Amino acid sequence: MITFHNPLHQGHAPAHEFFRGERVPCFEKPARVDYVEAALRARGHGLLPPDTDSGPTLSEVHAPRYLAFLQTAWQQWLELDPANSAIQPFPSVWPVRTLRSDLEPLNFVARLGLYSMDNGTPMAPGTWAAAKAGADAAASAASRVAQGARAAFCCTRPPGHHAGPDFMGGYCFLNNAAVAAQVLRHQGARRVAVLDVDYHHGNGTQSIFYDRADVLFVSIHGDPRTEYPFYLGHADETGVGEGEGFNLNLPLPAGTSAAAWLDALEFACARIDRHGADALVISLGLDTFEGDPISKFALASADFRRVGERLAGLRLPAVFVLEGGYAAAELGTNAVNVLDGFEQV
Ligand code: Q9C
Ligand code: ZN
Repeated sequence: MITFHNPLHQGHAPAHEFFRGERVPCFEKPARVDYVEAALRARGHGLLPPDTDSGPTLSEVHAPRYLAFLQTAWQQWLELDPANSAIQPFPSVWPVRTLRSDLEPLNFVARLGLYSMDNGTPMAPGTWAAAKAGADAAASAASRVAQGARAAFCCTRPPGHHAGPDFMGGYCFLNNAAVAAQVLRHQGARRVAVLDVDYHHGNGTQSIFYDRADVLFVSIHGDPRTEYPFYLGHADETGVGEGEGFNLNLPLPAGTSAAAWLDALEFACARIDRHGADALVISLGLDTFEGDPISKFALASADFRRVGERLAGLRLPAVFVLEGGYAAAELGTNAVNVLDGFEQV
């Protein structure tokens, strides 16, 4: 499969995140994508550098002031104190209900909170460059598909589906899947479907397209009553305005088996069929794997081949975008199983 990689992903390598109140090593680490690249090469898939600037598209899916903040966030952090180079910035205060989010505070940590949904999305010196190159890889993959390729894979980290119009969260900064969908729309697809199969609900992607009928968003994920991101991803979220009926959430309880998950995929595919899409974007999270350290579904490595086969059955040009998946050593096998299953049909 045509694959675009992210040559700058290693520059995003924060050391710690918070887990149950303790500082722990980041689950979302460079080794994840190193394993996927190795598995791609081992099975004969080539890797291409990004060839498309996502800049204009990023300005359509994210707010200008958020992009401006993110682009220079590390520099701003160092300007506070050069010694900050050895410390990760974390937000500690957020403009929740009744507080103002229209004003940008002058205080850096207050701005960081304004543009964050959680304290679980640490930054490093190379975060902007890595996130931007990943968005470029997503735009590159979508362009190839718009130009007639059957499918393309954006092999990147940091992931993107939790990043909303003007906030980071859940290890995500720029919404790569939304960039891919938007590039497809601009290059000839009249209707696009985004299918998010990550364990966690793709709140950012849902929010970006919630009022639109041209981009259908369908997500299969851990029930947000118990699973991150908690505050979005419920079954009663069906879209708003022109977008009413173009958002489908399929939450499943923690512990869901592969068979029940594949039933949900069948339901999702029926809705995508009905949309009459010209192209499909798959937010390919592999944290539905039984061995994932932070998730609670039970797909085995062999099941991922079946996922790819079923997606191929939709008979749509497809852009695969890597999202989560934290069993790093198995991530390459699981991701490439989906791609090989897709190509085999
Ligand atoms: N500190 C994606 O899969 N934090 N994001 C979990 C561990 C949120 C996952 C708790 C998980 C976000 C792209
Ligand atoms: Zn996830």
